Amino acid sequence: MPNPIMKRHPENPIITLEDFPLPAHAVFNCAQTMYEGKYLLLLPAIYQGKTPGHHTGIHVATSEDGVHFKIDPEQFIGPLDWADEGHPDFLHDRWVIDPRLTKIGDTYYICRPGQSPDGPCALLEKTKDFKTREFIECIALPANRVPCLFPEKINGLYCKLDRPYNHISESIPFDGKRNTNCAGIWISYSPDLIHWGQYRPVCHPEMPFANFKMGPTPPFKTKDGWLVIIHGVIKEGVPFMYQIGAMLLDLKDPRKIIGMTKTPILKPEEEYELHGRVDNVVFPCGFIANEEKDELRIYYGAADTCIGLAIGKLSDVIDACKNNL
Ligand code: BMA
Repeated sequence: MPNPIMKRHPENPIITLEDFPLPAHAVFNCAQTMYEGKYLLLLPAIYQGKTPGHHTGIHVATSEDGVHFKIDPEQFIGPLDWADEGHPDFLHDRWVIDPRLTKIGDTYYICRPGQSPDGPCALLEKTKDFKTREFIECIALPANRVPCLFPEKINGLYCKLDRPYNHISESIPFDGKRNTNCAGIWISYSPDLIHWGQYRPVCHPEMPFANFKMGPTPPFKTKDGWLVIIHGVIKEGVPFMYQIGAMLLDLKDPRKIIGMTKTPILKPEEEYELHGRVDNVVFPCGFIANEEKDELRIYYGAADTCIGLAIGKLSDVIDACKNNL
C-alpha cells in the first residue's frame, strides 16, 4: 500500500550511477541542506577502478529545482591525511560515506564515520563554502556510527545525538533478546564541540519498524519539538530491511522523546529500493524541512546504489510522531 505521508518523486531515482560524472559502483546516503538558495547534497560515491583504500569520496551536488542535480566531478571530501598527527595508522579513513550536515551560525559542520580497527568513530569537519574544509576533531570513540549535531546550543551547551553500538558482544547483559550489533540512540553535550560528556540514552530499537538498530539525522527545530528523521533496521520476524521513521524530542530537554512514529514513513517498496548493492534499504542521512511551505524532503539512499526523493507535509510527519501513528 502506498505510504500516505511521504510521496516518492515521479522522476525517482533522481540520481543514479549514469548521472555521476565518474565511473562508480554506487552513489548513496547523502547529507542535505539549502545553500545560497539552492538544494545542496553531499553525495558519497564508491568509485570504480581506484586504488584499494581510496575508492570512496564525497562530492557536492547542487540543484535549483531540487530534482535535477549538477554533480561536481572534483572530490570535496576524501580520506583525512593523518601524517600530521605523527600517527599515520591512527585511523583507516578509507570508507568516506554517510555524512551528516548541521549549520550552526554561519558554519556547516560535517560529521562522518572514520574507520578504525575498533569500529567506526566520528570525524568532525567544517566548511563555509563547500569548497574548502577544515578538520576539527575525532568526537566519538568507536563504535559510534556518526553523531548528529543539533543546530544550536541547548541550555548553553552544544548537543549531539550519538549512535553507539555493541560491536562485538555475543553475551548480552539484558534479557537475551537484544542482538549482537544492536544499536540505539544516545545524547551528549559539549561546551566547545570538541570535549563531549553527560552521555544519556535516548532510545533503543524496540519498535515495530526498528527491532535491531536505529540511528538519527541532524535534528530540526519546530514549535512542537526537535524533529529527527530516523532509520530503523528490522530483522526479527521479517526480511532484513532499513526503513525510515521519525521522532520528536523535547525542545528544552532533548533527552526526552515526546513522540515517535510507530510505523515507517517510508519503507523499501520500489525496484530501486528492493534491489541494489544491498537489498531492501531506504537510508536517510538528513532531510530538508521548510516550515513556510509545510514541506519535508528526504533525499535518501536506495539499496545503497542510488538516490531517491520523498516529499511530504512537515505537519503530517509531526502529527504522526505526536500521535504515534
Ligand atoms: C549501514 C551503513 C549505511 C548503509 C546501511 C545499509 O550500516 O553502512 O551506509 O546504507 O548499512 O547497507
